[in-house]
Amino acid sequence: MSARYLFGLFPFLFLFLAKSASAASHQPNFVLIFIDDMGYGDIGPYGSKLNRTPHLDRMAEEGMLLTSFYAAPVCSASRAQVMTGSYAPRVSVPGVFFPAGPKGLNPKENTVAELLKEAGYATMCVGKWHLGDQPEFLPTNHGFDHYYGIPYSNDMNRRSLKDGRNVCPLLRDDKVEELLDGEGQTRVTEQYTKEAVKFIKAKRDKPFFLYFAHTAVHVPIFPGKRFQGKSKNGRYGDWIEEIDWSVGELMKALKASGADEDTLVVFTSDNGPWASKGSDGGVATPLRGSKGGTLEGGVREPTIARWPGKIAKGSRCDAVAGNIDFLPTFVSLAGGKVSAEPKIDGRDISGLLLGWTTKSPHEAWFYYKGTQLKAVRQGPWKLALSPQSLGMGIKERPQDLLGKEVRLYNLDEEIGEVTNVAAENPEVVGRLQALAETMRADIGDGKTGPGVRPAGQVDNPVMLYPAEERRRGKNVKKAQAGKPVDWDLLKVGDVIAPASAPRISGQAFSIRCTVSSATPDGVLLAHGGSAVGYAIYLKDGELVFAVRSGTSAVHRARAKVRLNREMQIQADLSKKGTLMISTSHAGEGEMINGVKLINRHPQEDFCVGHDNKNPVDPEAPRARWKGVIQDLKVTVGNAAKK
Ligand SMILES: [Ca+2]
Repeated sequence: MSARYLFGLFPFLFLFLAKSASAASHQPNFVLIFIDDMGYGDIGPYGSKLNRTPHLDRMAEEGMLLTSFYAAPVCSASRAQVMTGSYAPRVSVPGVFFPAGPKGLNPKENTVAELLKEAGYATMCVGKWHLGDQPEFLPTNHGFDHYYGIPYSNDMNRRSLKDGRNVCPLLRDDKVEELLDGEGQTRVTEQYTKEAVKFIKAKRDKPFFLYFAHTAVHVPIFPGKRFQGKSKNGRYGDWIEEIDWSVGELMKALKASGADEDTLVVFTSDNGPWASKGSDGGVATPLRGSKGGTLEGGVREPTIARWPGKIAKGSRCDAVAGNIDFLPTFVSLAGGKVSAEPKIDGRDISGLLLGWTTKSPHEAWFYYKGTQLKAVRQGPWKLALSPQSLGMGIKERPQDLLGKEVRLYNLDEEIGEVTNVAAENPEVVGRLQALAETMRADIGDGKTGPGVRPAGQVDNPVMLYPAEERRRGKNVKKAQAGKPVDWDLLKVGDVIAPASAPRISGQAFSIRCTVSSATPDGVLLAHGGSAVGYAIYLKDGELVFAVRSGTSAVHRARAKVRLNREMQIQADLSKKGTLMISTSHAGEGEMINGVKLINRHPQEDFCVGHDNKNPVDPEAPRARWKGVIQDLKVTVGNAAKK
């Protein structure tokens, strides 16, 4: 039987097979371009007349516009949705992560990258990650073969202890490759694009998944040199136009590598524009609201999908979908299956993309802000459940958004969410309220529901590079980096920022002080935390000098004390690695040999009479010490004893 005869006889059978099993027989590539803080009205296909976006215009002409495509209101939450296919509060990522925070996306979650990797894909993450910066949480531990990017927002820079510059780290996989100041940030879009192009063009015998999350266009705005001053819309427009250039480069690379027709490319943003930043923020026109809020402008994203020969040219999809759908959609197109447990919220929208249906697979869309369920949408109807805001940083509080009563909008008739039609549509209100109740019983609303899974957590988070602590308690001495501490004035309760604390890194050092203690327990002084640092504390009437030199081992030298008597204390870590502590009334205490010098500057505060963060020694008492400390001084280097 000839092939021609087969085709002639069973065209419908082949069509059917192609439709249901195409993915299994041929796995497409996926490129997900994820912009930061770009508004609904910031690109040509969505009506921008200010920003020139020829490559995106062309992508839309060759693909599909998704006009009701939703994200979460802020960065980390939105990225958690992309990675897990779940509403952000379900995976306990309600807000935003900060550098060296203890939390991140739980390594136990099945990310879209992990599932695609299991299905045989090469995976790479380029750009902003923002799901935790500790090794456990980085892309390389979440299913990506490789990572290249700034792991959080570009305004989360810290002052480097090395050279005093305000910098963000640029990581390759899990290692810092470069510390980027403002000048460095003007290079990121181009550098990211080069990496992405390299990944697309790499010779390989398997399909690929590229998750390209731009640092742009989050404030501070840093367009590349070639784009500065070129747009009609200030530096914000310059950066949008650089993103558009980047999209063009990716398209070129796909064509050059012959992968164009095998690749689904999706372009979208993580949340609405940061409108309170004025001309440095984008616009959500014609939507109301902005980043940080659950009005449409905060969460409805300009989204384009392109897949030559698969997605109809110049098509448009108005059905409700969102970034929780990437995971099940990509996995389905890759021929895989998402297991029923753990539960996800996303749905396979390949039917919408490929034009088999115009109906949303979602019964409703749920608008979470943090852990609060603020609104629910079904079809054209959106029910606001509690007061809403115009967005992050906007002081104006319009009366119509503040009512405790629910408010119903028909988004088909009025996309700008102004006219409350709840009174005229009680049955719609009732239906949407019932849907909200169902979700409250699952993920919760304010309180955590039974369907919530925990975030990942580590005990001892550290900065990716030596940097000055940004948060300061009210007692913190705001001395310049390197400015010496005024030891004569130090008293119990004082805190010295790490930049001003003694530079004991790689050095022998001595501590002396005179104390009288009212309690048998408490920390006399502590500098550093769980990775590196030192502390002197009293416990059960014994004096302990504890040092941690970069490993989990804590070295302790002990000395006897008599309480309620003034005593001088001398503690030393010598160049030869001897740790010792002695007191004026009990003489020399223990000597511990073989202790390494502390190899880097502790990044936590120098605290007197307490330890305000991760303890140097987990065995140290946590309660604040009651006593008096005088003549405290830390001497470093040659001046230190021995
Ligand atoms: Ca964002």
